[in-house]
Amino acid sequence: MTVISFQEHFDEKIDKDQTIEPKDWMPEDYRKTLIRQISQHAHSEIVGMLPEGNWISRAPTLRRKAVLLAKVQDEAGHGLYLYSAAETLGISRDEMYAQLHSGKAKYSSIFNYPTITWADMGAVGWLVDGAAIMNQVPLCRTSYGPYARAMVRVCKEESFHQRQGFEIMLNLSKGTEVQRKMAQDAFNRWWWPSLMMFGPPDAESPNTENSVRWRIKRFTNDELRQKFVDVTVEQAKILGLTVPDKDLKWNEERGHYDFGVIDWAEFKNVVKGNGPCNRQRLETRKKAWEEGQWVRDAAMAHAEKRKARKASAASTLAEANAA
Ligand code: FAQ
Repeated sequence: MTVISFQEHFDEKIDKDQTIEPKDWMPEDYRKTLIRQISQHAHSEIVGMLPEGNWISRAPTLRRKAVLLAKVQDEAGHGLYLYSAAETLGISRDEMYAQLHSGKAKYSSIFNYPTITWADMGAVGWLVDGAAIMNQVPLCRTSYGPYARAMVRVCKEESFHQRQGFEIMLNLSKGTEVQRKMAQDAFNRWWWPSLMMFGPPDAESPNTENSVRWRIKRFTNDELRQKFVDVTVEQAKILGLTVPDKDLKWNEERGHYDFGVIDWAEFKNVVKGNGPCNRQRLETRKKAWEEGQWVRDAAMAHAEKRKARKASAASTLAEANAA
């Protein structure tokens, strides 16, 4: 019989595209990378509820209000699946929340931009959910089982979100001149931050090499960004909107669109906490957490009471059986 080390067994599973499960041995760096990525992803879903939540009470029709409410609720669900997946790696939910609320943990840069008009709901659904899907579909095959399985459901829901955003943009762009201008303005403001969502360029991405080797990431940041540009530019043509990039050009040789230089100084500044809404987002999250304390207390008290009731019923039954 050949004896192989834990490391070799892990490497073999990765090479064979088998999932790593919570009770499997894994290298410490793999575990840490997953906790980092999954918790940041969870925080992004939760903070990501805020820019759209801002429009629930102002949606233009009852149908739009119901759809937006459902979408924001879905994002909360995504956060919860992701926190659960991260918990299987040995970090508690309280710890993750504490990291978010103290400003230590990152969440996606995109949610630090304001949602100024109704067209922003269209642009967020179309571009932000569109970028999220591009990034997350490959994560359905990520090497860590609980993360991959969570992503399957998340992606199904995100694709509805993307379509509802596109539909808002379609209606506005085919509407009055004022509505068309509103759609173009939202597109102008959300285009570049959406490209930043994919993370820094590969040459400046410290985590990509290991994550690709461990098959956590199936594509690099630049590869996904390029796919997103190629798909979205065609969608913009259907909408009759202009991509706000004077350097955008189809490159016959590469079979891809070339696009302009991303303002990475802006990205770094937003990630550092200095974006237009960073402070507001964090304060809103902390307030919601503090004001929700009574709900958590009530749920715990209810759970304790049920446990005590069950224990007393079991002991009564045991006594009856013994008699
Ligand atoms: N914002 O070495 P890399 C959504 C950080 S969900 C802020 O390339 P990695 C749904 C990165 O963490 C959107 N920070 O890192 C929705 C790292 O910092 P660290 C979220 C960023 O992990 C829609 C450093 O820069 N999606 O939208 C960003 O290999 C609508 C160096 O970067 C996910 O989280 C950024 N954009 O690749 C909800 C998907 N980019 O930790 C509501 C899963 C990078 O070393 C409404 N995550 N950083 O201090 C991933 O795929 C990866 O984590 C990447 C970054 C691709 C985001």
